[in-house]
Amino acid sequence: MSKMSDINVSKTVAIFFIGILIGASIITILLPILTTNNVSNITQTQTIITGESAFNEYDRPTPMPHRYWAETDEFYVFTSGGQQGGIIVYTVPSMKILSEIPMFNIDQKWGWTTQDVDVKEMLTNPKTGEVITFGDTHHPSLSKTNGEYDGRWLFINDKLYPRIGKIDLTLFRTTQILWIPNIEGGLHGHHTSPNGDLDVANFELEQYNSEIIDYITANTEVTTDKVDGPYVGGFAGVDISSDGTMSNAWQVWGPWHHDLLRIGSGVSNGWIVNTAYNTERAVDTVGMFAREYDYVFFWNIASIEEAINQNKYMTTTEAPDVPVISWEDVEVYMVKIPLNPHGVDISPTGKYILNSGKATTRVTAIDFDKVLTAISEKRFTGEEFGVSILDENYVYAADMDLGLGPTHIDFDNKGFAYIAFFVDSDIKKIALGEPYTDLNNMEPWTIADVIPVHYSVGHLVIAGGDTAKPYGKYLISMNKLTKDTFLPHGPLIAENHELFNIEENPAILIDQMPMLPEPHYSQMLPVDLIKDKIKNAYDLPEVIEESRVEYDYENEEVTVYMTAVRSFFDPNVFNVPEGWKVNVHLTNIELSVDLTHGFAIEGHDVSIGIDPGDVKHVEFVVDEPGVYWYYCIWFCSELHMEMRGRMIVIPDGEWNSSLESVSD
Ligand code: CUK
Ligand code: CUA
Ligand code: CA
Repeated sequence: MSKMSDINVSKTVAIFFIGILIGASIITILLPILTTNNVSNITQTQTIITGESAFNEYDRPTPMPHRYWAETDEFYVFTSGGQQGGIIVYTVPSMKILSEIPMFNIDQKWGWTTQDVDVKEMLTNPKTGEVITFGDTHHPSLSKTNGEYDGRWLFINDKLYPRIGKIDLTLFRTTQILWIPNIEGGLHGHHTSPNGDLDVANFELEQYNSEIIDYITANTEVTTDKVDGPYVGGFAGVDISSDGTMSNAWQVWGPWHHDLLRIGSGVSNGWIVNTAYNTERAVDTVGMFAREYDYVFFWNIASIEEAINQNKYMTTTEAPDVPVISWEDVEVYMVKIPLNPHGVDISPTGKYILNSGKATTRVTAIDFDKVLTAISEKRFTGEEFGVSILDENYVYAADMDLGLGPTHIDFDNKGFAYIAFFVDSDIKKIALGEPYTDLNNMEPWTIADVIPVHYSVGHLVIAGGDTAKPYGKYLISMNKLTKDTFLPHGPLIAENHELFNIEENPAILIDQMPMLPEPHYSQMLPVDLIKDKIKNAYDLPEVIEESRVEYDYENEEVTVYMTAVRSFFDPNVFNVPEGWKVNVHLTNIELSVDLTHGFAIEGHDVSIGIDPGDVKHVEFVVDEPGVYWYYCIWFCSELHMEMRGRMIVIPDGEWNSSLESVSD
């Protein structure tokens, strides 16, 4: 050990001099930048450009002032990566990609791999023990306080496996993955509550959990059959604690599968709204279109809590702490809507619930005030499986025939809904009714603008569109099947995110951006809400493990406590007996922004980035004797190439304890 401290002294001296060198060069680079007033630079350039040509304010100035986009971008966009499995972050109006945040997928450059034991644990299905390193993210939902974004977390569903991931917006990193018990397949419709304490997600697929089926179908007319169907469905409630920790709260199961979901706010506060396109309970595509209509459902959240308080629930062997509640024991109503609905979205005051019948030309608007009246006056037209059907002629505020393939809907700050049409390849801007008529000054439910897009639009997003106070201004159309929009690049073409200025009417197309496959919904967050809270580094642990190597002969494991700092690993050499397991506890002790290092070791399937202040715990087994170099994967300084070290695997029979300490 005394040897080790000698080494540390000489290393400290070396680091000190290198630090001075690097510091000096950074100051040399930064000085001209720091002494220039960038803001006035930008304004000047903009004025000149605007004055001399017809360029509008969205065009980039030439010459481009350094930091132009850092000074001018207004929103972060968090877009679901779809089958990419994580989140992609870009900014508006520049439409420039900033980051990817891996979540259900692994990505070594961002330090998110299954060699990291913490990541591996998050990606392990608690039911099967399988490690699942891919997913299908669809519906991001930013945390809210009083119905508005609070800039703390972003939650998103996996459509492939039953889990919800959370991103901490001070780090832009995934910090929790919650697995939902009792179900097969993933989650689809997903939303967080206006006060940020509840997150709800629909089960993506019909279910056959015999324990639960026995409970929820006892004494009812609901039939099921494991081979021929039909099956059952439901949705899961997740508690979000004040520090953002998610935990399984309850599940509601019933006869139907549900597609999309919103949690009400304002007028509809306290209600979960979700749709079902397969009210036929069919098991084949054609069967799912058998009816002329399907349903939108209204679930009273207080009644779910009440059922739990009255012990009207069961639990399963798999999840003994998660109440499973039968749809019969909660307050739920439904309304007929055009067949095979997709989008269900709620206007900012919570009053209008817009439903799009994707296989029709119709979009209906339901007035939630009337839903409440219809419930209290029992304006029912019938029931199915004991659920009362509210009179659609009473609760509809509008039934609009607007175009082919209506998908998703969003809302601005001026009393308009924007409805995406997949087949028509356009977005229709529709005036909402009271209380928005003062804002939009239009005959309710008429078309204000038709915005062509390129081409087939699924989701669209307006800044703050699912909050009580949308920011408006920008709309992004997230287009699929983009065909000739960009240069050819093989049979699969990039998605197209189109940015529109919706303060103008007709809306103005500002930019088109090729986007990697395949986003569904996105959300936009004002830069000012989080910019100053974003950390430069992880919080280093209070005690940083002293660099050392420990040998556990009983378990045949070696544990290496290693630090990374420009441009050294400490230790930079260690010996391991053949066949042993190696645990590397690696701490990046730098606290400067952007000084991410990495640890890649040849031949052992290990390559992982490590951010400033972070601690990674990497595990692997050494099978072959030899000399293995490890190196830093991020270019971190002029000495980056030299930032490497050796793991020496000593053949069986040649090991003796004097090999424990090695000189470097
Ligand atoms: S679903 Cu993808 S376009 Cu999952 Cu929101 Cu409609
Ligand atoms: Cu550390 Cu390159
Ligand atoms: Ca149907």
